[in-house]
Amino acid sequence: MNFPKIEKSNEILDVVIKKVRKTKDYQRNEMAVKYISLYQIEITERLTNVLSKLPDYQTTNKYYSMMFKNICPQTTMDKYKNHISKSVSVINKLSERYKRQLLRLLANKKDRYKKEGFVKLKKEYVGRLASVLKRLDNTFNKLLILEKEFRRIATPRFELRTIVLTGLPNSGKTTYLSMITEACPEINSYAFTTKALNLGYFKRRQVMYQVVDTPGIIHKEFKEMNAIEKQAIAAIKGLADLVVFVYNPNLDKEEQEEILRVIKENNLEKKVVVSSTYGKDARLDGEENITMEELLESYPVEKKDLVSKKQ
Ligand SMILES: Nc1nc2c(ncn2[C@@H]2O[C@H](COP(=O)(O)OP(=O)(O)O)[C@@H](O)[C@H]2O)c(=O)[nH]1
Ligand SMILES: [Mg+2]
Repeated sequence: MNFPKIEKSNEILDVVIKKVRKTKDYQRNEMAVKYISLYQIEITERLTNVLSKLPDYQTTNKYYSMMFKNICPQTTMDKYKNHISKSVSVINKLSERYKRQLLRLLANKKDRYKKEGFVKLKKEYVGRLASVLKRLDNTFNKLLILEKEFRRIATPRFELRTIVLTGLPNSGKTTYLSMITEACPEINSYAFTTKALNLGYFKRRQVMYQVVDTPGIIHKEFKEMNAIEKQAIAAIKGLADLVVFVYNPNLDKEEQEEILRVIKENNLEKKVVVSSTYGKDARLDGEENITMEELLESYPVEKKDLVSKKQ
């Protein structure tokens, strides 16, 4: 998903200073106000651009909202946003103040041709600006760390009928995805190879289906899960029209039954079935078992709540 490109204060300043220097006219005394405006506009635009691209927890759907919260609590993100927007208003106030001072200088016949007064005020202004920006570095550093994680969030297609694969680590979910779709994700014999969601697609009688491969689940309680596991829960709750529990007969049966039970209990409104890459004999008694072929050819996957899946 999108996330703004985060620059540190010195990077922002470097670019803007270069830009202002290029406009030679603005170095003249009578253009001093424009000189300030240029700084003001260039910097506040950069900051508001970052603000507008930071994740919006409120207007988004359940999937994104859960994904966002797994990475960073809303209150923390709000704190970062506030810091940036407060800095924008501080910069605006500061700029207006210096513009007024420069206008006063310009109005004074005696002073208007003296370079020193203007140079001094402009220097002072840029210094103040730099220190407001510097104070944002703490926030920028935090956002830089979050940037990678937010960009890793998969961008699913909400309009498609969606099958979410879940199960223990190493149960064969990623293998399952690569067998029924064109996706070629990384498959390994160690747990947590899948750290983000993998998406794949297949077509059945002119209709496109989306398959979501998720990281394995080992914890029964949501609060015990790590951020990687929680992505699986976000996919089940926010994307699934059908949940396929990928069963592996070589792994602990009771543990798989237990995780399956917890998934069903916490997602009562979702249809949950069992399937396996190990063929039709790999099944869990007492559950609805389906084969891969059935899923590809005939098993019903209905889109229920199109409205709540707005992007
Ligand atoms: N023998 C055999 N191995 C499988 C089968 N499905 C998956 N595996 C292996 O099990 C390991 C874990 O598979 P993977 O799909 O990455 O599991 P995930 O962690 O649930 O995504 C890999 O080494 C796969 O090659 C299968 O049907 N038969
Ligand atoms: Mg996997």
